[in-house]
Amino acid sequence: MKTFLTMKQLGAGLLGRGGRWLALAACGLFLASCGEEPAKTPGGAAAEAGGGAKKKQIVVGFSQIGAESGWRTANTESIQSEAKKRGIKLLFSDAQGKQENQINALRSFIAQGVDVIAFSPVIVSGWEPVLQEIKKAGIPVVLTDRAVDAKDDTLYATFIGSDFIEEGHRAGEWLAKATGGKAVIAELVGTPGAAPAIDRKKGFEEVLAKNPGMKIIKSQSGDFNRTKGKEVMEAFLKSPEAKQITALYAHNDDMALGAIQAIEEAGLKPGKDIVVVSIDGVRGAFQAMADGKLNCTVECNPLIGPQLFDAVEALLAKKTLPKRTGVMESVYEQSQAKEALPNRKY
Ligand code: GYE
Repeated sequence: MKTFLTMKQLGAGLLGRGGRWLALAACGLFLASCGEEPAKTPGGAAAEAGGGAKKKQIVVGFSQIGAESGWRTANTESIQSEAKKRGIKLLFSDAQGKQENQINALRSFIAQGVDVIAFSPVIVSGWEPVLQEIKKAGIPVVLTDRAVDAKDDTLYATFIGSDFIEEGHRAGEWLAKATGGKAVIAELVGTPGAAPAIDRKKGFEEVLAKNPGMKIIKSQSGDFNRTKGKEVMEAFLKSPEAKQITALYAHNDDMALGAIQAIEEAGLKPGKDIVVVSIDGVRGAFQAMADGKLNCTVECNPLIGPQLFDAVEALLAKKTLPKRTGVMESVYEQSQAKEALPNRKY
């Protein structure tokens, strides 16, 4: 069974959602093309000094969540390498999974007078005060990967990232098709309060609502990392309901890969005794599919460095950006894994 979405299917899906995603995709193309234009004269702090002097280097402060997953490592690499390629000075700060560290980093970027601040917010809430401070300092903000729940959308210029609800739909729809709509599911949830954890659950549950033969009987956070994914799956498999579990839905591949180990250690066959579907599409997931241990991964593209710096350059050229820019993604299953593996970029 092939579930790779063709451009036509994707287009139909995009239009099906009121054209919103089509618009996002178009914006993405617009942004992508910015990078190919001849060098612009940035405004604000990065403005060219008078008398034709050399252009001031653009300085961007970026607060990353941490290094919890293969996805995150690829995302960091994409951002760092793209900054280097464009000669942009990147002040990179790793928050080690803590919002408090991110807020401190954002304040230090204000103090250093960077041209643009970008960050991937670990959770959705609690950002208004620091975003107000950044706004007061007149520094544009680009959100990457994860959204915030701030009501005032003038607190950031644009958000570049995936549609996590749609990813949850895709995982649920794949599972419904693969199991004929019958599944007793254990769910490994991402970091509590994080946009992808909230939305991937929501999207998946919307599909379950239409499939009465599918239900979640276990649901717990594995914090988007492999170690916790394994630990939580071990606990699921020791619970009184363990024998009922026929499927695992993990909000990311790393937790699924940890859980696959736990399933094997419990003497069961992942991919057969328990059908496993997860999200991200990291290389390890493709390997696990090629080995028959993972059944499906819903792609979530971390390589957003070029889009981020297109946005930075556009903002410094005083352009107005769309509030949201999406990323093109697909769904892959075992039959496609061997062929796709050598071409995976993360
Ligand atoms: O799926 C997960 C990472 O925010 C989309 O964060 C990202 C998620 C990704 O830890 O692997």
